[in-house]
Amino acid sequence: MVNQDLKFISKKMSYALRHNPDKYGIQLDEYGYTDLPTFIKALNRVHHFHPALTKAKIEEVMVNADKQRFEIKSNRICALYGHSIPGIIKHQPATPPAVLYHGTARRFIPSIEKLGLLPMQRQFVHLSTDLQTAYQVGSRHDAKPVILQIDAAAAHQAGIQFYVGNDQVWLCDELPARFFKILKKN
Ligand code: HQG
Repeated sequence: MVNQDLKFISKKMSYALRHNPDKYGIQLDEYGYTDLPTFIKALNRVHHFHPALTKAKIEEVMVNADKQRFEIKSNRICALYGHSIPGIIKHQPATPPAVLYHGTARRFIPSIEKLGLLPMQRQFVHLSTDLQTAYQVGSRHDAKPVILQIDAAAAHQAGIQFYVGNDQVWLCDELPARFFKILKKN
């Protein structure tokens, strides 16, 4: 179980880097990165962390997390996926594994079957590399999630762009229903 203190900091980091950089007075570049010292100052200014948040604490958050949500490069930090801010954060297009999964709620299935998988509030559709991760993602929406199996090879072949989030998370543009099937309906 992740320490509650680390989890709280992680949630604020996600909020700032994925959803509301304006609230923190920070600017993301086209790949979603922002200057790390400025980011730390902004988080301290908004949340009054005691003791004050430091780079070491942020590294502790990242090392102890259940998922790789952030990346630090050249003293800049970004969220690797999950963005909802207007515009599109650039990700390098990549060839996905042949099969990916998506865990979702039973109540979303009629709409998903009709309209396909849509990014909804986020910039991209989020897919999982393995069943267990998909189940965890779906469990956030429904105690008995539905797992979709995605024919990522066929979708990619048909011209749909895919991007790497982290080792377990792939992103893609909207995905028509012909590229997935329901694997597990509880
Ligand atoms: C559903 C977490 C109706 C979709 C996770 C999903 C992930 C539709 C929900 C990451 C639909 C959106 C993202 C349609 C899609 N009609 N519902 N046509 N198309 N949906 O939270 O994928 O812990 O925005 O199935 O682990 O659940 O925050 O996306 O259920 O990696 O790091 O609309 O967020 O990561 O929900 O999760 P979300 P998600 P963190």
